[in-house]
Amino acid sequence: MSYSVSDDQKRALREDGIVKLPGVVDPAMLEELNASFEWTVAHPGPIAVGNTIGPNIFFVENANPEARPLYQDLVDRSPFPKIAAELWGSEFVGFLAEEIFWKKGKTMQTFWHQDTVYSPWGGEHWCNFWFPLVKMTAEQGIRVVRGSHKGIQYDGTKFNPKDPTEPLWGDKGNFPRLPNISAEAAADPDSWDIVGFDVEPGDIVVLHPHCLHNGGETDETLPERRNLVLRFFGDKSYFSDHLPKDGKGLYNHKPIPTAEGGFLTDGDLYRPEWANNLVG
Ligand SMILES: O=C(O)CCC(=O)C(=O)O
Repeated sequence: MSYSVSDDQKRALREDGIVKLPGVVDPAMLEELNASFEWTVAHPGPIAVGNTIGPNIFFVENANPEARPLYQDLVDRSPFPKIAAELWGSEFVGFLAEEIFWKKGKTMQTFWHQDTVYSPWGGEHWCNFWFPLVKMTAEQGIRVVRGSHKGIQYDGTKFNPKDPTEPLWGDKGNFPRLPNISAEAAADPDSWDIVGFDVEPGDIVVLHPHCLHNGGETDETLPERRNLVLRFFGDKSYFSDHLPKDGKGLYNHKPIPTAEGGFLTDGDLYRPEWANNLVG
């Protein structure tokens, strides 16, 4: 499985914050991604949310430390780090962690958000490799507000179905509240420049996690939705100490050790002690 990215794909990621790489994943790797997804469903980690049984399933699992050996091994044997390096023109690529989304029956969308308000990341070289494990239209898949990876940091959402923009940090942070992008786009399709792609297994959508992005829902037109995310970081990736320290969110503010014996501080290159270069 080798893949050469085009200048247009590099430009799309740099300027739009998202790009589709069609048909990159070969059948053997696709089988592994599906098997890894199943493993993760069977082994929920400390910050998994949702349910895995019943007619309506909504399950999100993120960065399970126990899953690290499995995903690290998969990534090591995959072309994904090299693809990230080419897309960015980066000499370093590290693997951060996995995330999976499983929805079945009647479920809601993954509300619009930016990952960077949940995690201490800054800089141009962060990306989510988003793998569809079933066929989806653009609206059912993942979409971003074009170019929003270069824009402001909004507050997060608490993913409350009754209030999709309920602030994660509120008064504890200094972030503007998320706009209700779904409602505004429904009222006026030109209000937001939203970009996404029809996708099928084998494709990869690469996006910058600071992009405003959402994920589709399931209903009678898509009874089951499965996708897996692998996160990478490159030359221009920094530790950013921008999150309020009240213990909420995915990041627990535990100091992150470096190989030199210290800890990451604001603005440092994002190089935790475990981060090895996968393209060196
Ligand atoms: O696929 C989804 O529902 C959401 C994906 C997402 O939020 C992400 O890749 O960070």
